Amino acid sequence: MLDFWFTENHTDDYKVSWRLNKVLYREQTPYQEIAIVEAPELGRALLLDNVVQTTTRFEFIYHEMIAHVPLMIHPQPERVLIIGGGDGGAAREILKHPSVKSVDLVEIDQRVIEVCRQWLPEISGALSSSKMNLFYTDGLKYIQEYHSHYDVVLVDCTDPSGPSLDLFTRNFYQDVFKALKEDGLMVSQTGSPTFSSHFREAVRSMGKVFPLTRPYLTCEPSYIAGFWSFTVGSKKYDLANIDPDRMLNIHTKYYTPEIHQAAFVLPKYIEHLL
Ligand code: AG3
Repeated sequence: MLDFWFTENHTDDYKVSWRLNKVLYREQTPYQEIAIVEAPELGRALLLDNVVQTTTRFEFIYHEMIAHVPLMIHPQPERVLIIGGGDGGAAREILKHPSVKSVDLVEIDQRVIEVCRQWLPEISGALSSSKMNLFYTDGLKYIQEYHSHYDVVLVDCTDPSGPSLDLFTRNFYQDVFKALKEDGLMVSQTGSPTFSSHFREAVRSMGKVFPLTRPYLTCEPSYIAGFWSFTVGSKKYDLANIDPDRMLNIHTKYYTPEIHQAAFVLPKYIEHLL
């Protein structure tokens, strides 16, 4: 077998390597380096600046958890915004909810969408839905234009560095709060609680803006080993109070109403981080 490895640096002292079969595509855009690779343990993967963003083998875990948790907390989500998420995986899961009338997706780098459409069609297919509206601009600026407009906002961004850094700040969460209707809620991916201090800062910042803020966890083997976190900020709806029957006709491979409840239970050491 070809001895060809890709290494992702998680911290200065922790790296993970994946054997690659091949690099299918590579491009430097004004924002980042985009690569599509194929790896025996991941399937096809999208890398941005050498960080694994999504993989055909495990993407269902992350995308189901970033989408169904907030959409089930809201009793009737109709208008949804995704900031980032150019691969289309979160959009695919959101569109499984029949109440959803439109999904706006704001991606700063148009090439991410085009490359995913070409190389990851099983993830990006939903982007062609007539309910989708795509905007190629900075999510930070986009959100400032809206008042009481969205039921749910999802932040499906890269880890906090470079252009994503500001998507983890109190100012941004305040703008999202304003763009949400009076009973709206948001979710953001908030990284590894074990290997990144951004988790704690993001949860605390969101907690200063939203009356109900809680992190929840999953395990995504393509990312940093161990837990991966998301954080929900809600204006009104209780995070645990969901109607499980709404999932009866929605096909998933990871998410269930039971997983929903369990995901909010934090191990003691993570609770103590907050
Ligand atoms: N969403 C966040 C991926 C974070 C990956 N981080 C890492 N490997 N250290 C990416 C987009 C998925 N739709």
